[in-house]
Amino acid sequence: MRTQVVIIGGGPSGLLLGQLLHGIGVDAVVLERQTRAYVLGRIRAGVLEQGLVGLLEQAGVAGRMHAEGFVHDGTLIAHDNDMFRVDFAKHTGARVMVYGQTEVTRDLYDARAACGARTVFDVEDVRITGADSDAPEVSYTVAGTRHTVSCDFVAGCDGFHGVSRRSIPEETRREYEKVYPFGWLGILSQTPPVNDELIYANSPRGFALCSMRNANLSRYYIQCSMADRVENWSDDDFWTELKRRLPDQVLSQLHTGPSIEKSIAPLRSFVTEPMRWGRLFLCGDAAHIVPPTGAKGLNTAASDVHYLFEGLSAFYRDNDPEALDRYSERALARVWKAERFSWWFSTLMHRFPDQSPFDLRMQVAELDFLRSNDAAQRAMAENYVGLPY
Ligand code: RFL
Ligand code: PHB
Repeated sequence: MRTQVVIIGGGPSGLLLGQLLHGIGVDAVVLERQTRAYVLGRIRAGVLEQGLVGLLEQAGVAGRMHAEGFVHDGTLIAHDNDMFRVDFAKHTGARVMVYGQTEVTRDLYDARAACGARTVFDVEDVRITGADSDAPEVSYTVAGTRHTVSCDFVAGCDGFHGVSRRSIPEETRREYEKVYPFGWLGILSQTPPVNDELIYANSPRGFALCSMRNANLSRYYIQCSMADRVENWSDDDFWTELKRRLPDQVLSQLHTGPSIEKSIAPLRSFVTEPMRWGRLFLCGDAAHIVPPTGAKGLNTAASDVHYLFEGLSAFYRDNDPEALDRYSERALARVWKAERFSWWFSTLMHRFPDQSPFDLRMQVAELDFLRSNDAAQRAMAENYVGLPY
């Protein structure tokens, strides 16, 4: 089999790239390790930057998002028993879209099926060969049969645990990592959201986040120990702990109910450099991870897709490799800023096990500064709505 671009990974990065390429007549095959149902069962991101909204429009998959998503002009930051608002629209003129990653992925799979583009599910043992030559190949096994696809380029969109990053020789890769000493316990519940905007809370008992998917579907997170197990948290335990971490003024609006999903996610900052090796290009979680506090993971994956799509378009349209040659440098410049923002916001909002009284005072001073300083709010708003591509 032959195609122009093999996309490894059918998550949001791979599917978005595939749809954009389809729009300019470039043939691509998506190889996904899981089933479609499994990918659509994962509950992840909820906040989309305008850049990602624009890419979904460009890919022709924005209809349902515009009909069902919620535009948010700002967010609330709670500290102890108090709360203040950062107004994105006032400070930047931009807004964010609240629409679940699960729905984005569903829209992309539907569009892919509708245009007849090829997706292979349940692939095992994916191997990339010849990425440092002009004739790369990707081989994989499905239902016991081995297949090989030759191509011009390979897009490694297979997430943090994929094969693409590990296919780059160790001596050419540099990796930067910070693991945080806690996780997030998240639940999804069919209850109306506690508030019409997100609430990020720093409380003496640890971080909490109130988010949502729609008018009757809420997503809540609390900081937990990495030693915690989901099975040890009943729904009642979760709600009790969440209430202890939110300011009194919102408690009367908190609707509790049975959870329909419950999971624990670790918090990690990670970047690999470079994001390209020969004809293999890494996109999204395959190349970098952020702690979810800044809502930057999916959005940074989208900016990678933007730069890679620009490079591939110029290559196929004008036979010009310059933008592909600059892919890693351009993508990483934005990745590191998203890393910085996510690290800063995570450090500001969580309780760390080894936090000294001095560290705590620094957090209070920084929160006070953010509450009262327009420039600080503007800097936060610019990062939250997304830095320009
Ligand atoms: P994904 O989504 O991990 O998709 C990779 C796909 O590749 C497949 N795969 C393979 N396929 C073939 N062969 C192999 N060897 C393969 N190995 C893996 C996998 O099955 C999968 O389908 O990566 P992608 O596409 O780069 O997308 C990245 C985003 O999923 C991720 O950054 C975000 O979900 C992070 N994130 C958030 N990002 C935001 O921008 N805003 C948010 O509000 C936000 N909230 C979150 C989050 C992530 C969370 N978790 C669970 C880590 C909240 C949480 C709780
Ligand atoms: C979510 O809704 O899942 C969500 C929202 C904002 C974040 C992280 C996760 O910062």
